[in-house]
Amino acid sequence: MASHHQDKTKSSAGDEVIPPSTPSEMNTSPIDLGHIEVMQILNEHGEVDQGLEPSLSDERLLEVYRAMILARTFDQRMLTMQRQGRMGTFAPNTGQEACTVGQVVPLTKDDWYSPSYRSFGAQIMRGWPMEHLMRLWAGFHDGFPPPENVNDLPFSIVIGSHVLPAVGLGMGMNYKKKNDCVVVNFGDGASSQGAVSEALNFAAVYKAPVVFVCENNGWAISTPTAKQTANEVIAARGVAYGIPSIRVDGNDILAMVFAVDEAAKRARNGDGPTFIEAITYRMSLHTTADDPTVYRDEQEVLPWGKRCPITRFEIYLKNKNLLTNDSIQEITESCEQEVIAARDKFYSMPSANPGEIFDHLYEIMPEELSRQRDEYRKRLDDKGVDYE
Ligand SMILES: Cc1ncc(C[n+]2csc(CCOP(=O)(O)OP(=O)(O)O)c2C)c(N)n1
Ligand SMILES: [Mg+2]
Repeated sequence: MASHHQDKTKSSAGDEVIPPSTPSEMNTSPIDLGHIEVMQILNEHGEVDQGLEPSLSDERLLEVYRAMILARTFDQRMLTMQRQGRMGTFAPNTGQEACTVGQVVPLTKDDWYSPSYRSFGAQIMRGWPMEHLMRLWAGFHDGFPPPENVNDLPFSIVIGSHVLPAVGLGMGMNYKKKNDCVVVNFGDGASSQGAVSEALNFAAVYKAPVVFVCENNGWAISTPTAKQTANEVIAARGVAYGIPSIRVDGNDILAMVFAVDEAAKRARNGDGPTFIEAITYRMSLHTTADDPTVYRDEQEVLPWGKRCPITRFEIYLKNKNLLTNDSIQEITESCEQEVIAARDKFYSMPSANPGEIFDHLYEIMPEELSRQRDEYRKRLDDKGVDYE
């Protein structure tokens, strides 16, 4: 970057340039950061802005609908399994299905996706078998690597840490002259992490083909967005780094698909990153280890029930004569069966080998660790636990 550095006290003609001295003079941005409009195409009543309707075939619309139902069904089943003691900690997604599924609908197999832990609806659509995700959430390490031929990164529990690698991936695409893009998803809470700001800056400066989707669901565990940031317009972050940025109704699947599609096309065209703030709401628990009734008024949740992304899309599809009450029933039942089949497959898979706990870190195990392993194995022997 050093070669681009200019002496700001001199103009190109060599005359002295006086730098602005007051904040109002320095603020040359024509954009009012407080008023980035929220794009909506399909409203709560099923009314549609036809000028912006994404051009999806009837078949694709139904695939998207089914992906949303599958996400909700998987979510509910995982919650049940966790409450039965048969699943590890899990982060529900109820109410965020349009946002989650919509961000991958425009992607091709060659594009890349970097999810967060709440993105399983998108991961399923990208080709992750559900039993694979169950292994992941149950804590088996073989659940973490993405399946072969699925261009996804594994998600990171370290908030925001997966955003920089996603930008690196995009920069790699530029380097290799590929016309693909990366979608990376993170939360309102993650937007406060320094790594996310670094990622935005790198992407903007290097025109990385990245679509940032900030899923603003109102909460970061018990921290509401108003306490998270003094500028609740999170899309302003993108503007600050010189990235075209928009706010989208994240409960409107058509708006999500439209926005991500436009952003993906820009990215693949060499026009660099886009920042999408998707406004939605975390209707359920942060994770199964959480109890939101201790920190939020349940009254706040009620209006979001009326903004349910699935109900809204159903009205739209019924109006297009693509869906009836009977076909909704059929789709719901087939999703239930698919999730149950995945669950049964998951239950039939081998459980963990406790002997493995010391593997995978070192090629040559340090002496101290090897001593601990021997001690641990002795304890397993004493308890009569099998291991390899
Ligand atoms: C670096 C780091 N700090 C704190 C945590 C604990 N933590 C887990 S989830 C979470 C909230 C994240 O909120 P947000 O980014 O809004 O995503 P959401 O859970 O709402 O989808 C926090 C603080 C963590 N995992 N990593
Ligand atoms: Mg959040």
